[in-house]
Amino acid sequence: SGAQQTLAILKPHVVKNPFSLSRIKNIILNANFKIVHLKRKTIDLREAEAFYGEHKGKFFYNRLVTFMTSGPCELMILTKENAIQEWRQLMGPTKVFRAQFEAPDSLRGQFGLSDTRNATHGSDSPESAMKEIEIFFPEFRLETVINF
Ligand code: YYY
Ligand code: MG
Repeated sequence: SGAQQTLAILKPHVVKNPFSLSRIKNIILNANFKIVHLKRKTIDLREAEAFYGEHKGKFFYNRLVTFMTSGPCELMILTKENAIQEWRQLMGPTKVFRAQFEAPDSLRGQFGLSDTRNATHGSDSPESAMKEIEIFFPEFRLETVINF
């Protein structure tokens, strides 16, 4: 019925650390998300710029794009009832200071290293989810259109 899809990214410092990576995957599955598609990939500049276009010109944009293209990410399509909001909730606040003090059990609270290396990404709306899934999983476009 209300199953929704979201685009989740485990960022490069997480993928580099096998212990963090397996802990986060266990947390995802224990929270009843289904990982319906998964790929490990080093994002290229063109993809990073398309993905983070809304942040172009902000003070953190260059360091964000540099970090996100610095090594392999794990890109996932997650499904669950209310997946978009539930995944944002599980991730916690964007900024590492807020995450560690206000949501220490969140993924960013536990695995975030800085405002940029904040462990995970999650789509912020159904429109963003569609756009982001299209960037990284163009082969599943038809399926995502049907599901929305
Ligand atoms: O959606 P979310 O990832 O929680 O935050 P956004 O405000 O969309 O920022 C996207 C991305 O940019 C964030 O996950 C890390 C990076 N960033 C940063 O490096 N420094 C900041 N002060 C704010 C955001
Ligand atoms: Mg965002």
